Amino acid sequence: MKNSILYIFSLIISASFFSCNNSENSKNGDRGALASSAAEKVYVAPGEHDDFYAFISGGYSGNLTVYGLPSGRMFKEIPVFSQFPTSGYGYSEETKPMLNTSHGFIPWDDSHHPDISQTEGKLDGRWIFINGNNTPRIAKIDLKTFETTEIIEVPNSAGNHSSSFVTENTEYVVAGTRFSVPVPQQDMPINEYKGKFKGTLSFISVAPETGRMNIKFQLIMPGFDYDLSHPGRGKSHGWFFFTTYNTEEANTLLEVNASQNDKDFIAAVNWKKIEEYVNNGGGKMMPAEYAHNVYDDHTHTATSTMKKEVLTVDPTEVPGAVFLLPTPKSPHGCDVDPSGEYIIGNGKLSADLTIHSFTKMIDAIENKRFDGDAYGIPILKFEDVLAGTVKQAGLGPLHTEFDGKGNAYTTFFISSELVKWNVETQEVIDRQPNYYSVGHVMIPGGNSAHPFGKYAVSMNKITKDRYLPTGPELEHSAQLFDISGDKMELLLDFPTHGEPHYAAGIPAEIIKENSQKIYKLAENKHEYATIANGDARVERDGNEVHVYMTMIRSHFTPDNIEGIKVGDKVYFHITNHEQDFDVPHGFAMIGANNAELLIMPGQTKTLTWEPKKVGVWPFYCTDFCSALHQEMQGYIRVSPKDSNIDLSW
Ligand code: K7E
Ligand code: RUQ
Ligand code: CUA
Repeated sequence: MKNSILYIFSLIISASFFSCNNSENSKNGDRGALASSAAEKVYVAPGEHDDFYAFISGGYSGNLTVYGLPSGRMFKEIPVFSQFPTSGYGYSEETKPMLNTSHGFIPWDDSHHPDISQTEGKLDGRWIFINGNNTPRIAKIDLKTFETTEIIEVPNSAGNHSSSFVTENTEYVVAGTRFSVPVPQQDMPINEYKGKFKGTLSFISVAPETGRMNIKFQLIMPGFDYDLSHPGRGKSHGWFFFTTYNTEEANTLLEVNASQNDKDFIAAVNWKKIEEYVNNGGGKMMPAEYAHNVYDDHTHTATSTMKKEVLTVDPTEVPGAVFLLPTPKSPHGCDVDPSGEYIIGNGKLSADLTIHSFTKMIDAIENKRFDGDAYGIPILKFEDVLAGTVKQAGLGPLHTEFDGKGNAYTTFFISSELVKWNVETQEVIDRQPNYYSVGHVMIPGGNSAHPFGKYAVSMNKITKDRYLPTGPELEHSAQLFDISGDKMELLLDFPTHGEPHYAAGIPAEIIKENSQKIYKLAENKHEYATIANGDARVERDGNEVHVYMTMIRSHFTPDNIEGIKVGDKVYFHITNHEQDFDVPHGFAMIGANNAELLIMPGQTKTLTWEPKKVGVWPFYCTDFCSALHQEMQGYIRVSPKDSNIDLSW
């Protein structure tokens, strides 16, 4: 115990040493030398397109941002787990149900790991998944429309961190709990954690055509912290790997208490075996409340359903399905190389990287060479599964990606660098400083069987002197490296939004061909759509007033409404009649305490307004849409509650 505490202190001391060191480097400048050749490599001429999309998670923004590589230009922020005034997501009546959970309406989360859908181990560009960490959820974004179209809550989970990674054919998107908790939740003393709290690993099936998510089963695991996960691929397809820490099962002062064991585990899960078990009626239904929210592109409306139970599996009932691989120093990242042979555990309190061999693991399992068990789950012997160690590669390894040419790229948080090493020989080939304290690195396709090893983006936690100061808070900094040669070359710094953790990149052609340009008005199945201009109208139902409004350059129909009263609840159901690419209109109503709406061509959205004051109140279009944009406006007359003025428009 004493040793491990000393070890941690020594790491912390070296951390501060390394960051001063890096500060010096950057001041005395590699900037001048880099500038001209790097500038050419990232330059995308006006009107030209980037080669790659990069989808970078927003961390505590709850969103996903879209960038181009190599330019580092930001194209879009996709709202996922947030209310987003720019488009009205989470404010409009149609999108509010997306943020429904068993805890109620939760318009915030902490989004960490985006992962793009795959077919046969290749990125297919249909969907991108991302986890909500805090109130455990998995979201799916449709890459035709770049809209969040589905969110499923994960019950029996807390700190949904080892998520949301997909299997080789997107059979499953997988979600693992970071915090173990009582399963099912109950009122009990915290210090009875050990042996009683459980971790859950959820396998959420993805329907091949529609992409509809469904929790197929939840594995109920020992009460460790499940940190990150990655799917097997190629020869290891059918398996999933999860790093664990706090195998000590401490419930307090984890900084010290969860760092006592020299080794924690990577849990290897044979999901094919468990799938077969549950398909044959195995597992137990457990009561569990969780929301499933689906957005429909034709009704332009989300619906939220509360589910009542989930299928759980006790791993000890499925022999041969789950094994534990000892892995040193509280591993964080868990990365599988493109061939599926090597499973890399990045011990965040270590200087070394541990590489496990899938072939050796299978051999040890077949020969039943176990070293005891944890709660009935067999533990393999470290030496039996070890393929090798990258020694003294840096300090504080976190995450690894691959270039598809036999090389791995590992980030080191404490020594603040990106290290390139050969997967077969485990030799370090190159290292480049990162400014500063890098978390994840992303290579487009770097988490699939077919990476595109041209660029690597490191996402750094600390910015300091890299940009003009903007008060105490600076946006995080990403750095783009050219990795096509032996040595990595730093090309660009660019700011990111929120706190990026992971990112997913994909060649632009895969996405842009399928990108949807408009919604067809004729296919609009919204309950309150106004398809024919002559159908625009206003209807009263008690104190609710429904306005069926249309918008087209450059007017609203109707644009003068009388007979609204204080105390009414007014629903503006607005249909955008444009059928041209990139001609949204906005709608803002004075005193509406939600947001504006940004309505895409062919789409219907609804804003509510509860007028509190008598008067004549204007509304207007918020998106500059034509030379007559400033004319796109109207008035609502609000009369006293007891007035007998009839509705007119
Ligand atoms: Cu290392 Cu959430 Cu992937 Cu952040 S986690 S860095
Ligand atoms: S108006 S172009 Cu306020 Cu000049 Cu926007
Ligand atoms: Cu419509 Cu501005």
